[in-house]
Amino acid sequence: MALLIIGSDRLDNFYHATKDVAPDRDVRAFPDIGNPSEIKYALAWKADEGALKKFENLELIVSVGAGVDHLFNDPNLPDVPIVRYVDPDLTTRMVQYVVLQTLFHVRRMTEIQAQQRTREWNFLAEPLPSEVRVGIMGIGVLGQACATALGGFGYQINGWSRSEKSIDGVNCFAGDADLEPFLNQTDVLVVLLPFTPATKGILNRDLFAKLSTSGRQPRLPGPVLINAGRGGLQVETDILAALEGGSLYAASLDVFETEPLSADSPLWANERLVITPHNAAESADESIARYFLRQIERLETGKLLENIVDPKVGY
Ligand code: NDP
Ligand code: OXD
Repeated sequence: MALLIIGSDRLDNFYHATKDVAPDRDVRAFPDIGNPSEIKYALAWKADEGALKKFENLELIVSVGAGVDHLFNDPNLPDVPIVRYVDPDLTTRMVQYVVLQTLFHVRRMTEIQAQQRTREWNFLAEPLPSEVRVGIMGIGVLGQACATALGGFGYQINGWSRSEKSIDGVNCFAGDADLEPFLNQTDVLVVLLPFTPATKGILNRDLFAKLSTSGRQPRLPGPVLINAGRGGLQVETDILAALEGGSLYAASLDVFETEPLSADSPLWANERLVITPHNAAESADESIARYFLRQIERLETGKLLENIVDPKVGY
């Protein structure tokens, strides 16, 4: 039975990485699928709609990413277990991204860079670390790793999730009822939510209005937004309006409603906005190949799969 790599723009890399680790496996890269009935396991990222349905003997889908919205977009997704990618390589990169962006804004770097362009030497006040309240929306695998790293700088850490949690060093909030109190106590909003029907468009003007707006001195000049979750979580016109109107002081976006971000998007021009090309946590080819093969081996030896997605909640 064969393994298929499908849908990614890194098909060749994953193909070679999988063959390097498991030379005896029958690995195929889309569209060179051979006999579709021989495909048993798929490593997928943004496959075309209906493409996975064609493999009648498919038993497992492994997502190249931690996010699986690219699979649930497909109304014809086969009813087989889906495993999402969870790996120290990805987690470390995301922690680095979130720490980088948080420090950048807390240290008021967009203003300092603007001063450099105009050759100005002005001292800008900064909050004490203990005065900065970081709120992490989505306190799962990535959110918790970021909480640990950011807590190390002395920031206060709040976390918001769907189910109730108790996490050392994190003031935990859960569910819709807790969203407003969570936002009211947040200076830097780090978003690591999955994109699901429940989270679509959640980063909008109403939410920004609830972010910490009082008692800020000597806190930051205003709330900061960092979204490395998914572009579908955000309403970009609202982000721009919030940056221009002052309900957001600064933002970093790694993900966008439409990717790649179009060259004529007004987002590019905002000086308080850091734009990165969905590269917060690009994972190594070999790590992904090894993870794919590990799940297959677990299935073949009757062990439980890791990081199984719940199709009812979509993540
Ligand atoms: P997890 O599933 O471990 O964590 C998701 C968190 O979001 C959980 O805490 C979950 O709550 C919470 N959540 C989900 N739905 C809701 C909701 N409706 N209301 C409140 N909380 C909710 O995922 P990861 O941490 O591994 O990854 C998170 C996301 O990061 C991915 O889905 C992906 O979109 C994105 N990502 C982006 C990357 C990039 O390069 N930009 C790289 C990797 C991931 P609960 O704990 O109760 O289940
Ligand atoms: C992911 C991503 O979900 O890279 O892993 O976006």
